Amino acid sequence: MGRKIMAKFPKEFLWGGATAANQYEGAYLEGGKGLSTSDVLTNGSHTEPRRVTWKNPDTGETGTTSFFEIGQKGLPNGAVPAVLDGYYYPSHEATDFYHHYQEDIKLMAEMGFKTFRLSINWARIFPNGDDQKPNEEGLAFYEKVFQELKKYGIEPLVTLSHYETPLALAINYGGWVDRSLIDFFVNYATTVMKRYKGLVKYYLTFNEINCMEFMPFMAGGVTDPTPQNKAQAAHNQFVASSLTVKAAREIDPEIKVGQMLAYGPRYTYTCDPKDQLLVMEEMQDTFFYSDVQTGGYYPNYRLKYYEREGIKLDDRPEDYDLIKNYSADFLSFSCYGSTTVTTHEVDGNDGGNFIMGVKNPYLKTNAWGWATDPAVLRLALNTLYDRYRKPLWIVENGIGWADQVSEDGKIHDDYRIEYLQENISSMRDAITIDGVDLMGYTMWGCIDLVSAGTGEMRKRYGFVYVDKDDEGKGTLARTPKDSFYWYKKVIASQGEDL
Ligand code: BGP
Repeated sequence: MGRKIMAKFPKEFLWGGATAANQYEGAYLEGGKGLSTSDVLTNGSHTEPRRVTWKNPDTGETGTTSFFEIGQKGLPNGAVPAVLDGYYYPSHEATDFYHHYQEDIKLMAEMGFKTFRLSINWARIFPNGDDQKPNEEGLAFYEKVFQELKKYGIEPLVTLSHYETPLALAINYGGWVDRSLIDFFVNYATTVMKRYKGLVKYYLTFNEINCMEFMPFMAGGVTDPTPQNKAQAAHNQFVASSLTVKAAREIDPEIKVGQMLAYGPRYTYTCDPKDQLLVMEEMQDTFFYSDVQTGGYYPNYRLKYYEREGIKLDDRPEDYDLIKNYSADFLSFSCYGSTTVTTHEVDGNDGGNFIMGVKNPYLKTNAWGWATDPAVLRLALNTLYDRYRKPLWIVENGIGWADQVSEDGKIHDDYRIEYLQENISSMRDAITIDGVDLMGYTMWGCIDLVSAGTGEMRKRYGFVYVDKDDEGKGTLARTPKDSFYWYKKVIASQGEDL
């Protein structure tokens, strides 16, 4: 299984795992929390997309719109996203970190975690997003979590917005399209950075900010996703990110605020130059977001696109000073594998899925069609480091699998160990061979949680199994998988013993 690596990672390397409130925390209405955009998403399957439930307040009509459709056409006229009777909403209980945080953090400590990525659910702090005062119960909850982490010397890495825009902001303002959200967000970010001063050093503003491109409802509560609105929503998030960096420097110069990018490298299926151009153009849709937030400038290829499409931003001259002077301190990203694309017809093409692309004959895929790529992290790290020369952090990587509990009561996830061996080796090469500055690695979904893409429970990523099924049944009991003991050994040997 994999090759033996004899090099160690740097001593200060931040090993850990990652989660998001809406997929992990549950307790969706406890402690004064308001609804977030994720709370109106029902589950799907690996063949059916998740759906947003809605109602029309004037006519009383209710219905659902697929996750992809709402990103392209929005909701039917007059409809607003809403929680309806008769639907199952995976985020409402998730795997209940809210009531299991002590047990879960203990398990993380047992693995030797140096860091733990979690998100603060914005609607737990400001239930409607635009409230005057924060909800003390919400603030107190995360404080308890950070204190618990501190007990074990685990450094939190906090995402401020992980597909958790307060639903009221989507309904009343159309989401991030409205510039008022800049102030609401900066007020929220400032509130938490002040409150957790000395407890939290690392923040990320928007999870996978480039998902604004194809999932604007998830990424920014955008219910009317015209190209104009998506461009404006992204711009508003860039300004809010820069203002967060500025506020962090004033509150505590120790705080570092990073960008979070979904990085899915494209490969050409053929050597046709047209395919190469396709890759370049598709990657521009990703790089635009890091050029602005980490690079500090609007790239020309994007400005030209806006010009062609007649997109005009509602901007202020000072927006661009902020973007330039307060770019992200580091660039973090998610990367699960690569996507192969082509302009040609290919037999057996899975067809049109933005994550899967066409099947790469050199790579294995999981049950959801996601390719495992043993070289992807070295390639990603080099590309991003060359482009920005800023510290990097892999904050999501891992493999979704329908794990089974064996007769011996254990979970033998050797496929996950193999995936991680390959990916961690690739990351090691980027550090030791290429000299990339990498701060840390947090494997996605370290304790089993709900899938963001499908809402399924059976698409598991964790080192720890959680007893819960797709109907929401189960005891929520936690059981370490084989990979738990393997990762513990990896951390203890500073990545030498893979
Ligand atoms: C990223 C998200 C995560 C996460 C992960 C895995 O896009 O930031 O929230 O869930 O992908 O995706 P999925 O849950 O669809 O397997």
